[in-house]
Amino acid sequence: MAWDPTTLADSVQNGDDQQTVALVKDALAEGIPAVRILDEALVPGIQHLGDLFKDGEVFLPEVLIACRAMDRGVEELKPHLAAGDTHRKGRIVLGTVEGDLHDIGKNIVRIMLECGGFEVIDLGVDVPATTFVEAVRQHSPDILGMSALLTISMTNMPEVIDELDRAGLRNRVKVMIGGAPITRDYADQIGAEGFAEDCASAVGEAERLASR
Ligand code: B1M
Repeated sequence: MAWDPTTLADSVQNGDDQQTVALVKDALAEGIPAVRILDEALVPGIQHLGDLFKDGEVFLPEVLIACRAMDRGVEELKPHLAAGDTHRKGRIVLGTVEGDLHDIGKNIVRIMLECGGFEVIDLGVDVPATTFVEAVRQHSPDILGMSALLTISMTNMPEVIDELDRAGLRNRVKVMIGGAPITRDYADQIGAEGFAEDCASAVGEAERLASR
């Protein structure tokens, strides 16, 4: 079947994980690059569902089922995104800040960073400031990456930066932030050196920070 991003986006939105996986496989077999499958179908699918959720047209269970389909699709793409050789460009400690359970975007960013040649230590979701700081102490990363999807959780980002400062580690690591409500202005405001709007630009931004 010819590449049809709309049908694949719809299958994510409808939470049909089997159809999602089948269509991802078809697209890959047709030679569609994994990044295009992600950007043109899977991500728009889950984002459109978010708009429906906001408007009260769908509810939490539908979102969770769609997330499962999204995860299965991303999992299928992973070997085609990850082009091997990590540990070359630098090490990144990554996590979603405390109070926030959203991890689809963070996980995609992790995959893209890994494909881009970074070693990533993923701390998961709902990560307290002290855990970020302990991971920086333990792993000595080049970059500390934080993700937040909620306007109420993004305010935990400056707390992490303050904790790094208090622990005497602030000048040993660059901080990069991202997530739907995050902007470059916010990064500047809280003293984070890096910001990326999406997973594609996250790799370039990490390269810029790691080379400084
Ligand atoms: Co939630 N949620 N959610 N949710 N959810 C949003 C974010 C929301 C915008 C929905 C809405 O109202 N339209 C809204 C936030 C409003 C706000 O604060 N302004 C919202 C809300 C309110 C909530 C709850 C409070 C709902 C409730 O319980 N009443 C609740 C909070 C739970 C919590 O975290 N404590 C909640 C729960 C959930 C689910 C668990 C059901 C599920 C998350 C499942 C999961 O992640 N495992 C969920 C989902 C799926 C969404 C939406 C629909 C989709 C998010 C997503 O995965 N997007 C979202 C609406 C939307 O986005 N339209 C919504 C796709 C993903 C690829 O994009 O995450 O933006 P994104 O990641 C991008 C970039 O942001 C960037 O690159 C990624 C890839 O390109 N990026 C980085 C991300 N992190 C980065 C880090 C970087 C660099 C770039 O450097 C380190």
